[in-house]
Amino acid sequence: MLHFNLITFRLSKKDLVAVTVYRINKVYMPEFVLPAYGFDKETSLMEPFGSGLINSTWKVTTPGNTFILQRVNDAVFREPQAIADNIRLVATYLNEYYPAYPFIAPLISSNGNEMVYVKEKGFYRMFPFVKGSHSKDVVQTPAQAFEAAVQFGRFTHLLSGMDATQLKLTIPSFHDLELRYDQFLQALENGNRERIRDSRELIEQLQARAFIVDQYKYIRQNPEFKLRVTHHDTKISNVLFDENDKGICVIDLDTVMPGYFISDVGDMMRTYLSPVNEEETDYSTIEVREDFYKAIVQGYYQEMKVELTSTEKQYFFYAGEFMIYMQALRFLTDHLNNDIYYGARYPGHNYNRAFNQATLLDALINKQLQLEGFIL
Ligand code: GN1
Ligand code: MG
Repeated sequence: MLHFNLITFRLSKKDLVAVTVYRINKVYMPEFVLPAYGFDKETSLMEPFGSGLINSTWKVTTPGNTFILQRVNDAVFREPQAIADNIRLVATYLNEYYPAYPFIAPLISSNGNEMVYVKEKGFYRMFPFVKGSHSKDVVQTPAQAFEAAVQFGRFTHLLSGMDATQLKLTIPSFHDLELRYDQFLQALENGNRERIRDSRELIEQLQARAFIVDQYKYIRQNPEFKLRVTHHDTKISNVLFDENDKGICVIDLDTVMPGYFISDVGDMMRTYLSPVNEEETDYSTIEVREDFYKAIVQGYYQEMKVELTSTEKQYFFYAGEFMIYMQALRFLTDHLNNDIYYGARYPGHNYNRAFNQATLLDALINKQLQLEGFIL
């Protein structure tokens, strides 16, 4: 406190507010959670960690150990307890049938809970940091894409004996493309008029691809598509790797729910195929790399070929269209709604993300023939 008084005291009142807000954002560390786990605030070091858009994450170093602390965004996950319940169900199943699977369970607090609620500060949980493991922000090689696809495929495969509908919906209708399309149409009705006008071309481009929604409606009523234990967030940073770059296990289980395989395969395509991610604004660098596509097919099929029905296999390519299209819709919807969901670092940020995803969707569709040749 004394620290920023000294820095700000010679500034005008307006500047003082600006500097103070900046400083608070910069140094915000939920150290008040530490005692709930029996950790000493004085000897524990806390630092921001990771790059997720929804939850906040910190690395906690105590004398002799490292942990990951997360605050669950309860504006998005309305019932944080449902996450803890799901994780417990999955952990219990794996522990019984596949005890060798390195499942990373949350620490139990001194009060015996998987999650700690601090009044007015929110829901927090702590995970052990697996020694010798690392995560990646970017997929650099097809071998890494293969490893990640094996891990996400293995997760669903190992849990195929569990009734997926036992799991709670931590975000109801999360990957319901029909609903996402309706939300987009609502934003066109009620959103920011100026933004709607300026986004006309992109809006029309996405409306012209609404057949992707019709295919989803068909999938949803087709019993050949199984509801499986699905991760729903298969970006590379949700896989732990060992020192030899072999996959260990998947992490970030907040959106583990009943779902279709197209969610997991599609989000891998969305995030591994292009050399640049959704933040890139030099759209000419967006492309679909065939060797990465092949790696996703091979890795996922290593685990899931025996599980998928022949109808599901016909929709392997569709998975990419489904997820990339949904993400383009979600970013554009948020832009039209003044960035209330994802937040934005500058005006137009979510428009750019949407444009990026629409460009990626075009690149994928342009390669459909070659890519379908890789499906085993
Ligand atoms: C969000 O928070 P993060 O980055 O793990 C979002 C995903 C999107 C992703 C896009 C709960 O994930 O669905 O694909 O942003 N998660 C939620 O970057 O909405
Ligand atoms: Mg996530």
